[in-house]
Amino acid sequence: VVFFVTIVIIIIWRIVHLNKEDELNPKHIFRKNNQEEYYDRQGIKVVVGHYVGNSVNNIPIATYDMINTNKFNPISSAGRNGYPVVIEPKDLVEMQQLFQINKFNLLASDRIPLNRSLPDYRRKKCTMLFKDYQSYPKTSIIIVFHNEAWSTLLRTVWSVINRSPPELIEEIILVDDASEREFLKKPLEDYVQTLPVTTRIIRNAERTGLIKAKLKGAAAANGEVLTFLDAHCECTIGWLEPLLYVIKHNRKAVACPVIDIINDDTFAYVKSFELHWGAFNWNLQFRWYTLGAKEMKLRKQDATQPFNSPTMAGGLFAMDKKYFFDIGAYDDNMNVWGGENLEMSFRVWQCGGKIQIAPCSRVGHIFRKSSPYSFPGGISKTLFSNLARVALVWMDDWANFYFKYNEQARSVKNEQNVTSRLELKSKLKCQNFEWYLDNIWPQHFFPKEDRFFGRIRNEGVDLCLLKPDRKGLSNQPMGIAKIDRCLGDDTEIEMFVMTKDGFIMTDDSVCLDAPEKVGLGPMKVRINACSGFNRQKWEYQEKTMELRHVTNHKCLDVSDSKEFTEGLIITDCDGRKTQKWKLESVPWK
Ligand code: LR7
Ligand code: MN
Repeated sequence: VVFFVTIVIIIIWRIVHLNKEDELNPKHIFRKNNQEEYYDRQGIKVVVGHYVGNSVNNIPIATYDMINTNKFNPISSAGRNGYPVVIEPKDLVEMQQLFQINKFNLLASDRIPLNRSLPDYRRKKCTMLFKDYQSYPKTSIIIVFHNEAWSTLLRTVWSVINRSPPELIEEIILVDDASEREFLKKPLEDYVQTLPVTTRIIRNAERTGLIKAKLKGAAAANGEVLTFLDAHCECTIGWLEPLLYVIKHNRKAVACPVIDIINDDTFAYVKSFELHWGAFNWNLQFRWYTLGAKEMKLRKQDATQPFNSPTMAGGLFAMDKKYFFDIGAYDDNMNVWGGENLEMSFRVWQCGGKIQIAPCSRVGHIFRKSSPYSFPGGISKTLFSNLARVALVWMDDWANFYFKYNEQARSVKNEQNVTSRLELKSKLKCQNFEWYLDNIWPQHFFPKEDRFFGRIRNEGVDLCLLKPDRKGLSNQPMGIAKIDRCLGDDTEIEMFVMTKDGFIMTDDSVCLDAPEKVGLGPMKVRINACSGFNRQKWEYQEKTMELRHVTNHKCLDVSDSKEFTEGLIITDCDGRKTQKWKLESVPWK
């Protein structure tokens, strides 16, 4: 009997506490707001409270992390400490249906507490810096959204509230870009009233897209600094201080966090690579590439220091409010989505500011494989018009290079009136694009006067060097170096740049690569991420038409053996015809 009664008591006790925890889950969120503490399924008290005192000792939800490390249960501990959510087989159909709404696993997201705990991926030294944060400028947090899910939007908000020093938050501004979902109307209005931080909602009567929505949020902000976040982020402990630190010391610096990955399927919080910076490819798509040599060296000295980045991703950054407007805010003729991040990056660098990544600041973002919303007017009236404007205003000769290989942008280029932006550029006395490439991104792979650009044709077999089509990590095309039938001047897949330093590179920062030292026999040649190392250096001999590897002195050749039929090799130079290459320049301006 005692045994039986104990079991019943345990069951009842569990049910009671289960319900308490549910109060922080989105489905029941309206019943009780402004929770100070709750109990998890193991009956452990979790304090939600607000950030007080120094950033290390008062992590409000630390209780969770400490207790759950040893006995992690993937189902009942949904998402905690950044762990993945496991969906049971019985829920898979529902999961797939819900996935379509936001193009991420909404079922998983809805199961994670709005104040879930996250790992602290900062370097130890970071936790000892920024002690004087109270002297930093205060910021408005601006979050724009269109039809965002409740749980992701509010988890973004709670992560700001729980993991920022309250002294540094002026307000939170939510800009609703004409969402259609009911729960984002009155219910959201009511909910934000109960938050411990002043939170305002600004509504767009009509969908304008994120660029104009951010402008609206910026204009309404009272903070000295503007901090933008996407509506599906999670800030980790200590994220804000390093950003404001950068701005305190340089009002013309735009500060970005390291962006970690919230997995769109499992909602696991995944640490992202740190040795990358933001740049872009020939199609003006934002990309992460390996850091430049100078930045790499600086990081070796002190990995907590902010470092320069040629561009920013766009969604997550802090900027002095006055500087934001002085330097031209955003191009308000850009629509819906895309391009504004490159526009701002070029503008800031070319007109005297800088873009920096503060490695002590880490914020997670849900990366999706596809976009959940419509693009009113289609992709050419939005993304490609925006990119055409970026090119026309900021890229000088390289605008034509962009239009040459991007038909969609080319077709809308003549519709763009960019007069006012060009006036801004001359008013601010901005540098040109060549200055930007030379000084801010010397490792770039764009054509330039000082280097070869065109096709690399093999004389022996009359085939051309080709960019691999397989995509590696960070979306770079990588693989065995191949040759194929040569095509016309307007296909970019066989266009290569050869720099004075001997790097043979193409779009997306990939380089012709061979072993630095070789043994006997032929060796495979690959196209790999550019590293700046000697193994990617080549020399072109005008007379003999050989492409010689700088350190092993062998010649780029076409293999005739079975094993290498597909790819290129390096062999001893002996003047045979397959070792002769023609560098055929192609006009790009
Ligand atoms: O019409 C719209 N109106 C909106 O308010 C379309 C979107 N939005 C909102 C949306 O709800 C979200 O909060 O705008 C925000 C960004 O939209 P996403 O999440 O669809 O964009 P993204 O994360 O794919 O896009 C990146 O590039 C965009 C180009 O315009 C913006 O600059 C985004 O802010 C940017 N996101 C990031 O930089 C996050 C880190 C990604 C990386 C690397
Ligand atoms: Mn986003």
